[in-house]
Amino acid sequence: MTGHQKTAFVTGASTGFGAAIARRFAADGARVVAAARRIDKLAALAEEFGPTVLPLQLDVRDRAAVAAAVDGLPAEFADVDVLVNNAGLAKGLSPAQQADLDDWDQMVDTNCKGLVYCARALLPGMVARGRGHVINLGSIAANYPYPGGNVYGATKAFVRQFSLNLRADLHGTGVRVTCVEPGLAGGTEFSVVRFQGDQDKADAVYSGVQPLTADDVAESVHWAAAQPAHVNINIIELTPVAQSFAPLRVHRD
Ligand code: NDP
Ligand code: 8X3
Repeated sequence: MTGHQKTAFVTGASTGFGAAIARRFAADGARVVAAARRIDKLAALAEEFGPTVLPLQLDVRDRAAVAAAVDGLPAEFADVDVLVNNAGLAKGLSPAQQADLDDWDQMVDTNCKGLVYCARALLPGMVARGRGHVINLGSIAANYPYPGGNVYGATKAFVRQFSLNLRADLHGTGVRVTCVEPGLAGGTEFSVVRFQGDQDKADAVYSGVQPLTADDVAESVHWAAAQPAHVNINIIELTPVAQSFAPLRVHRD
């Protein structure tokens, strides 16, 4: 990273991709606001790097809390250059006709609404400064449907389209937008959360396969941010080599 010391604001930084992304930026000399609900995990991350990492307890579903957190950033963290909208989750894998509506609410509230609250809070400063970058964590689930992906995949399709529409709104401002869409990625809490803490079920997702790692995803995010100011990476879709495509199913009577 060259020029001025960048400031990154990373949501969902307590574990998984977000923690790896926060580490990647901090290791590169950036100031990092590391946001999530679990402050103990954020504090441990901050201890690794010292005062350049600011732990911020935040539930992105709380619209007023997001606005207050951004307004209340200490001066040295206030001019955010890169927002990494990573906080998100999948809950359940049931077919739509059996799914739990509370799970659907939580996914929409976090993956869609929380993400737009953070963008809306930080964009005015970026536009005023004539520079900035919003990097949203989408998923291949936005592009390839699968059984049980119902609302999760739909939230990630929202993330993709919101990212592209942001590009249209930010035309001429110098503010960049990227959507990063990983496939199967292990070593995070994603599947444990999806399966309500059932570790065996979560482990089975990664059995016998080399998935992406959080560091692989962090590298893509960091690479997009490190491009020259005139380059906008619109979308990055990455999968493990072991994950590819299958034919459409045909139901026969
Ligand atoms: P993890 O479960 O490991 O991490 C999710 C992070 O989001 C945690 O830090 C969690 O922190 C945070 N989070 C969840 N809800 C909230 C909330 N309401 N407010 C603030 N933070 C919240 O998952 P991953 O690292 O695997 O996933 C990160 C992102 O990448 C998600 O958006 C996910 O959908 C996406 N993704 C994941 C893939 C995978 O296979 N792992 C593939 C493609 C995309 P805390 O609980 O402390 O609040
Ligand atoms: C996470 C990848 O395929 O489990 O977004 O939906 S997948």
